[in-house]
Amino acid sequence: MPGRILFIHTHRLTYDLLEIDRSESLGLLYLCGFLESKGYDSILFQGEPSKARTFLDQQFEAGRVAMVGFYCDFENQKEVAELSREITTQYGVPVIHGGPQTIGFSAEYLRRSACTAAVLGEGELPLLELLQCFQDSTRDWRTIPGLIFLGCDGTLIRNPPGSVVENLDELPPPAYHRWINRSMRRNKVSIMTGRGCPYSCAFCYEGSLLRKVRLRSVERVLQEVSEILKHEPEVNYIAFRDDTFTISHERVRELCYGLSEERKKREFHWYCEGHVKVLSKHPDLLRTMVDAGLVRLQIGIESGVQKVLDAYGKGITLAEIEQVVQTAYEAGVPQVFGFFITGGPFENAETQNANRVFAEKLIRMAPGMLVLGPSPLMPYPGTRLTDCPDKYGIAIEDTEGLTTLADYPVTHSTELSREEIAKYQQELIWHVISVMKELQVKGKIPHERIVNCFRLIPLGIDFVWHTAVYREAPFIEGYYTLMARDAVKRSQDIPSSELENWRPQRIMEMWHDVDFSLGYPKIGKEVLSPLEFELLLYSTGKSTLPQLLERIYGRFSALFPDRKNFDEHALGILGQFEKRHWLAYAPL
Ligand code: B12
Ligand code: SF4
Repeated sequence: MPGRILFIHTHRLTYDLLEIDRSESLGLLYLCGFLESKGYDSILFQGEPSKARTFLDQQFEAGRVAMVGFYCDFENQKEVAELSREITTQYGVPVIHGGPQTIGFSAEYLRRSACTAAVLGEGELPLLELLQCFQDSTRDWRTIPGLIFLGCDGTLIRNPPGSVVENLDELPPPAYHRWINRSMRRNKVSIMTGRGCPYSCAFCYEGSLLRKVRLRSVERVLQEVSEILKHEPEVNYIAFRDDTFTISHERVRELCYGLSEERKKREFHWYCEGHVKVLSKHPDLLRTMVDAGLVRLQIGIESGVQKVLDAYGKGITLAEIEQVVQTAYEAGVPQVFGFFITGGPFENAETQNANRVFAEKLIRMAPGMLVLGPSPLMPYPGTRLTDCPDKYGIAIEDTEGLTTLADYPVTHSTELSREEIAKYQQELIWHVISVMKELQVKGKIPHERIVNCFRLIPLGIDFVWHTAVYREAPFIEGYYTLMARDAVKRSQDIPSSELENWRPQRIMEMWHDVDFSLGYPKIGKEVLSPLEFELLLYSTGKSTLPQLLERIYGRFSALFPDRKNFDEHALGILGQFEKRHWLAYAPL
């Protein structure tokens, strides 16, 4: 092929402005890998539109560009159309669009973007044929299955569906080396272990495709994991991105066995999506997954109303959701993220209230583990909800998503306006967070769970229990950071015969956390007695417990009948300090 293929995944401006590290564009990396195996040179650029434009200009200036390929989703459709028009007009090379949004392209969109054609669905085989046609002028690319484009009369031509790679093991792995602006500091890598989904949820692009599920062999997936770990020393977290990850419980067990073996060579953790149906049928599976390094599970909860779940065709019940949350908790899954859709079918004040009640119930079942992510229903093209909104009691107000960053509804229901849906979503979020905070204040979150949460933060696996609950609570951050580093322990975790060798260590800083403005020491609302203050003052990790007690007894002995009585009293105070996360014990 004369020249290079430039793949562009452009995303919203704020990702770059706020330096939010986006995941890799796996689909395009797969295309790069596939094309490389066929002798084509391609590179991928990911970034906000103006950076993408600068990159494209530089590439065109530098040399021969054979084709530009844009990834298009609901989010970036407008920016892609604009960039595409600019590039086509200025440089006149073939510009091809692909990605999940193409299924909804209209003639108007194709005109506006001035693209040559778009590929529907999986890109490998149609794109290869397209490139071959571009090289061979005797072949007409317009006959290639899987394409849509504008006919001579300006009407939309939609060819029959394109071929897909039947045996995914034959595909080369994503070509990360072709991602031109990949951040070098990445500790996380994504893997797809299959394609397609056997379910057909009314809101989901995957569900609308009804394409055959194809799973890669366990052997090939493990080989990919092994290669990544071998060549990328900084990677310690693998994200299994496919929706079908848990589809076959036998396959997950096999994978877990292999992952455990890999973890013996080098420690890493992983995350995956799970389906409530499968997980509820095989409750022991989650334990196996945790033992093999699972630290985060994402599940589609979607709603707390059975009628709404049924309208989605989700194929799960509220009882199954509860069961999975409970099982995950008992199995020790550190984090579960549950997707929740707001503004779904037939939503009204009553369903919103039911959502809140269900959400609260789930959170209380799994303190420190479950996080709920409510986001507004989005009208992805090709989905049943987008095709027939009336059937679901909704109306789409903004089909292009010009008013949303997935942070504001673009639909209304028969009974709720967009503003009301936004209001209910907000209320749901704040309600859930207030329940989470209450659980923390009441000490309902097991200590080990919090320690585990802080252990995952350095891996880049942060979550709402930390950002909205622990970080907001006094003293928790410092206390659990030290706990997670195994720098300190609670007295109850130290054998009593050994406690004398440990040193009480206050976690707070006196100048920062103790209020001296009234002339006596106060922490929050608590005024410290002279004995309490002295105990805290000397808990600097410089004295062992016996040394500390000895020193303080010297000053307060007159107040106690004997040393034993003093020790009991002082240990009681230190115990209270521990409960408040003011103090822990450091080893000698
Ligand atoms: C992993 C994932 C993510 C990751 C990584 C994103 C990425 N694009 O790789 C993260 C978590 C960051 C993410 C975020 C979002 N995601 Co997402 N995500 C997925 C998921 C689960 C897998 C994507 C994937 O790797 N698929 C496998 C590869 C092989 O397929 P592919 O990406 O579609 O690429 C193939 C074809 O589309 C085609 N193709 C793609 N581009 C091009 C370009 C050319 C030129 C050609 C010829 C072909 C072609 O060929 C590729 C290889 O076969 C999909 C669901 C799914 N199962 O696909 C949702 C999905 C893509 N996400 C979706 C959405 C909406 C989002 C968000 C917008 C959500 C939000 N509200 O914030 C964000 C923003 C994405 C962004 N712009 O950065 C929707 C898209 C629907 C739509 N019409 O837009 C999907 C389909 C989920 C769904 N079930 O509805 N997502
Ligand atoms: S929501 Fe999940 S289970 Fe439902 S169709 Fe989409 S990918 Fe499949």
